[in-house]
Amino acid sequence: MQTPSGTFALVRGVPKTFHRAITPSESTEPIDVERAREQHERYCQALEGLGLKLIRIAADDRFPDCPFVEDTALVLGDRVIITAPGAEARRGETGAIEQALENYMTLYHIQSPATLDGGDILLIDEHVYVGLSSRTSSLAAEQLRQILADTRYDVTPVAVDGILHLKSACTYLGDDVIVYLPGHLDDDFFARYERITVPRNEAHAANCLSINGTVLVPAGAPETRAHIENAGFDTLEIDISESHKVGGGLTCSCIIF
Ligand code: CIR
Repeated sequence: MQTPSGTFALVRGVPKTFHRAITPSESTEPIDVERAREQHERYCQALEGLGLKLIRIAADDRFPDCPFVEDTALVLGDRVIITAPGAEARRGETGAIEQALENYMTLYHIQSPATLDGGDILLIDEHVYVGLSSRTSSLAAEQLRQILADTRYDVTPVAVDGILHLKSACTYLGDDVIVYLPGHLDDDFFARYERITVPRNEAHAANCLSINGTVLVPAGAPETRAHIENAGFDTLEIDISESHKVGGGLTCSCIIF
């Protein structure tokens, strides 16, 4: 079975200001910061259990959304592309990530006025799909295409509607299989892949994290988990209820390379 793999996972702690993280308009539930910390620690342990070496960065209380490191940088081959997060309040998160990654890879930057959140990048083998959402602009997709022009990666934009990021609607498991929540992009767009359809009442499970032979599936999605197992993948359930309240999923809290 061909599934995404990695050696390192960069993670960042949960700040004491996490209750002020950007919240989707439909969410009204209070955020329990202590619980978020416990869940984040179990998530980190799960990544270690899958053989990843953790690079831990300290939380920064000035940035309530800082645990969602995925949005700040993309690693593609030997290049790291520091993003320009679409939410103004998150722009300052990139500095610490850049410092942590510059020792490992060559740095590139998405330049303002373009904006890009890593949650809009779906990587399938050498194909980089860029969700054009409220956070990510077509100008950023074009910059990314230029940065990757002399590499094996190709870049394809896809319009995303009514959901935070492309990877809130769709994630890749490996072996040409994706988990897919209908209704947020052209339903024919990923027709070349085998799709596991996520039921609306398990919408949060469209964001799974497949790494080193195991698919992390969020708690509260038994139907999706059963479909993923029936498709031949090993799964591990992880509870990230506090992240879900602020729009975060399983891919958001690490950068794997
Ligand atoms: C935000 O709105 O930016 C954060 N509250 C959630 C970001 C989740 N990140 C991701 O899906 N990659």
